[in-house]
Formats: sequence, C-alpha cells, structure tokens
Amino acid sequence: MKKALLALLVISLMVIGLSACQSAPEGPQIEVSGVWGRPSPMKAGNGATYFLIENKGSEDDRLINATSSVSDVVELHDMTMDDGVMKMFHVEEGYVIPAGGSVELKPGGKHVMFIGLHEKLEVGQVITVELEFEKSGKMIVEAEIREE
Ligand SMILES: [Cu+2]
Repeated sequence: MKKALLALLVISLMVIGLSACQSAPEGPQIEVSGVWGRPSPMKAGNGATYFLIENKGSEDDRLINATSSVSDVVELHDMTMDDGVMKMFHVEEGYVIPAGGSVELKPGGKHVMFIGLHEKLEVGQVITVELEFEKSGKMIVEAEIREE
C-alpha cells in the first residue's frame, strides 16, 4: 500500500515536472548574441552594428530604440533594392521579434546605424549599445569592432 502511494506520488511529480518544461516562459524573453560592428575610419562618419535577437518567450516583443555614446543619432535601419541599387531606410516602428522566433541584423540587411560618429571605430575596440524593447525594457550590450 505504501509502495503504491509512493509510486503515485513519483508519477505525479514527473507529470508536473514535464508540463513545467514544455510551456515557454510567460511573456517575451529576449536574448541578444553575437554583437559586432564594422570599423569606421572617419570621425563624423557613420557606423553600424549587427547581432542576433532571439525571443524564447510566449509573447512577441519589439526592438524600438537604440542609443550609444559613439554618436548622438542612432537609428534602426533596413535595406531595400531600389532600381537595382541597395538603399537603406529608417525603420521607425522598430523590429518585431516574434514569440519563439528571431531577427538577425547583418550586413546587407537590418542594422543599428550610428550617424555622425564622435570618433572613429577601430578594430579591437568595444563599444556599448543600449537597446530598448517595448515589453522587455532596456538592455546593454557590447559590440566588438572587427572586419566581418
Ligand atoms: Cu543604415
């Protein structure tokens, strides 16, 4: 009798444990990785940074803003083909990061743009960027400056 009760208890604990593992965390859960930027030889020129944003939660989120000490103006950009020419544009509404999905910023695509650099960005330098998500709030990441 005691053994049967114990077995029942063990089984119910296992079921509870399994269901806890299966459900994604409530709300959005944002992870940013592989942050880097290209060197920029000119002071007062422009720079860009790229990274992967993953949302491991159960709710969509949105990257709405970015700031950095390297320039006063920081914008979220994307690229498009216009008459056979690649052009970039400011994505004012930001990037939606779908629940269980990801968005990759990379050369030729989405990027965080620094406009009017206070100083040039050199290989080996590490810069700090603050990202702001609609639901997850602010997050500080470090970008390594390197060639690709
Ligand atoms: Cu740009």
